[in-house]
Amino acid sequence: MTSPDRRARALEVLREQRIETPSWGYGNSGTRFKVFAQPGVPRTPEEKIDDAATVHRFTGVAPLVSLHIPWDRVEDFAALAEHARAQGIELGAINANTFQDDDYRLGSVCHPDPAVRRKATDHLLECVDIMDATGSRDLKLWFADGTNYPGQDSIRDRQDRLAEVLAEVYARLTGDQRLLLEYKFFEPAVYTTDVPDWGTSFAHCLALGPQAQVVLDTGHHAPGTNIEFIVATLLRHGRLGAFDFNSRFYADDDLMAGAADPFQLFRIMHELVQAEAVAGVPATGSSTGQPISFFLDQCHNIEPKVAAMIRSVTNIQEATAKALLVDTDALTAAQRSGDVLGAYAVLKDAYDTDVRPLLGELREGLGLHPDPSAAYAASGYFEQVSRDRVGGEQAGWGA
Ligand code: LRH
Ligand code: MN
Ligand code: MN
Repeated sequence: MTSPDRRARALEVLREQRIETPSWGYGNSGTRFKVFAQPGVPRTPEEKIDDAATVHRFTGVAPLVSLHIPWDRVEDFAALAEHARAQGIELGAINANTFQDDDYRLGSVCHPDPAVRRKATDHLLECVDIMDATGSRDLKLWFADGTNYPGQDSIRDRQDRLAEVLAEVYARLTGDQRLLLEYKFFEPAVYTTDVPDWGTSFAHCLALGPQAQVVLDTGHHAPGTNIEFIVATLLRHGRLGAFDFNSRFYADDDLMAGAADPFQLFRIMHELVQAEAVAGVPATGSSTGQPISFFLDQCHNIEPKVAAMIRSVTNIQEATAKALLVDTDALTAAQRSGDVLGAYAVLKDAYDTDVRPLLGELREGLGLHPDPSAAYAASGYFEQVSRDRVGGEQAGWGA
């Protein structure tokens, strides 16, 4: 492919790429030491949707918002979906929450008491009911289950309990609905975690069937883990269902995607681009495109939230654009001839390209301002919601 062809193909893929923002990223959040309240923070699921719609209005590529239940519980989910549509976006993944109830002290779906497992399972099934009402495709599951002390519970029994619950929930899915199983190697349990890594998630998904897919949260690995290797492996097996994008310096920091290590994000995107898995739009003649959800999963503890979300979206676009500009022919030739430095140079050239003009062109083609962050800052939206959203209780984790 010539360089102008690569550029044209990049624009085509970037136009189709979809990034889904998380409702909880618009609410107040913090550490266990302090939550800092911010002005203009939404008080209701509807107001979170309004913020998500604002991110889409300025970026043009974020037309979906994920919900977390019960944080976003409403009486009428079909009406909430209608509210989203009226703002120009759709409701996306439904995230279950089995980690904020006293009953879950020893776990939820892996708990030794069948009554607690029943309660957790019923919540997961209720989440599928909500998906039916909202038209959401994805049920996203992350379990805080685990143990703190050796001997506390049987590691194998807990895996069996997990498998049994997942099978019941999987059987409840209809149409193209998917069960997405997220892993995390630590927190809150400190001895064993029941879904600690991609291998455990993958094994459960394989046992369930093709609609069960792995979620890779970029903050959920030990420092130094080669995440792009996991991406490549899951892609090979057709089991990479989604990303929770964020970035980290230490642990699950939930910082803006692409902020801490933009080169890692580029390397991840490179694997996706090579597998034609970025936007579900395979190149002509290819059938390898696959529908991977690009979720953001972030908390903006000290920075303004809508602006941070816009920056995260554009960071992901920049990493994607650079990966799309990799000269694949030159890379393959260098790889096959054992030209180590030549191959590295091809990647480095793409990574070092200033893709902001390309993305500006993309946005202008969509009728948008070329610089979403600047346009949002000048729009007065933050000042407006800060004036409007007074009284009531601001949203946050647990609300
Ligand atoms: C767990 C997690 C998971 C939760 C979200 C709030 O650390 O990444 O995706 O649903 O945070
Ligand atoms: Mn996550
Ligand atoms: Mn996390």
